Amino acid sequence: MVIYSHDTASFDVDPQCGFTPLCPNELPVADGDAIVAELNGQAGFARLRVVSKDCHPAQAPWIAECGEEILQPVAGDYPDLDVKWPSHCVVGTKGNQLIPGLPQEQDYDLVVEKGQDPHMHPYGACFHDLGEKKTTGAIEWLRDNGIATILVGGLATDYCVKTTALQLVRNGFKVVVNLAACRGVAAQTTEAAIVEMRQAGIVVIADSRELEAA
Ligand code: VGL
Repeated sequence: MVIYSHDTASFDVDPQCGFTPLCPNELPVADGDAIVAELNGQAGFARLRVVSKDCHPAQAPWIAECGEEILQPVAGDYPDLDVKWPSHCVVGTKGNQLIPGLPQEQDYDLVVEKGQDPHMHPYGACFHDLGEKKTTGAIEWLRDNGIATILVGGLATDYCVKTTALQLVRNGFKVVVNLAACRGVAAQTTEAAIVEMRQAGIVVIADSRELEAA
C-alpha cells in the first residue's frame, strides 16, 4: 500500500522490556524483543514517531499475587480494572525501559505514559480509563499535527496493540497494523484480535515490505 509520509505517524505501542523474555518474571511475550527491526522499518515511512509506555506502580489491586490469579476478575468496585496481571513495567525498573535497539525516549516525537494510577489498568494508549473518557492526549496531538494515517506495532497484539488501533480507527484515522512489528500473548486471542481489527476497518499487513513510499 502507498504511504504518504507527510501525513503519516508510526506508533510503537508499549515496546518495553517487561513484555519480552528479557524480563521473564513480568509478562514475557514470546519473541517480544524481535519486533525492533520492523518498528524501526515502518517508522521510515512516517514523518512523526510516537511511543506509548505502561508506567505502572509497584503495588495495585490488579496485580496477581500468584499464577492462579492471572486473568481472574479484580474484586471490589474498580470500574477501570478488569482482570489481574503479573506485575510489569514498574516505573524505575528494567521492565519499564524500551527494548534495546529502539530510539531513546527523547528521540521520539511524543511519549505517551499510561497506567500510573494503581486504580486504572488501561490497554489502549489513547485513554487512561477503560471507559475511554480520560484522554492521554495522543489523539489530539496526532490531529493537531495533521496526521491521517498511523502505522501501528508493538506489544501485545491481542491487548494493547489491538485496543490502541481500535481507538485510533474509531477516532477517524486510517490505521495500518504491521504484524511483523507485533507479538501476541496467546495464539487464539491474537487471531481473534486480527479478525476484530479487520472488521473495524483497520488494514492488517504482514510486514513493512507491503508499504510503499509515495
Ligand atoms: C498488556 C496485558 C496486560 C499489553 C498490558 O501491553 O498488551 N497486556 N497489560
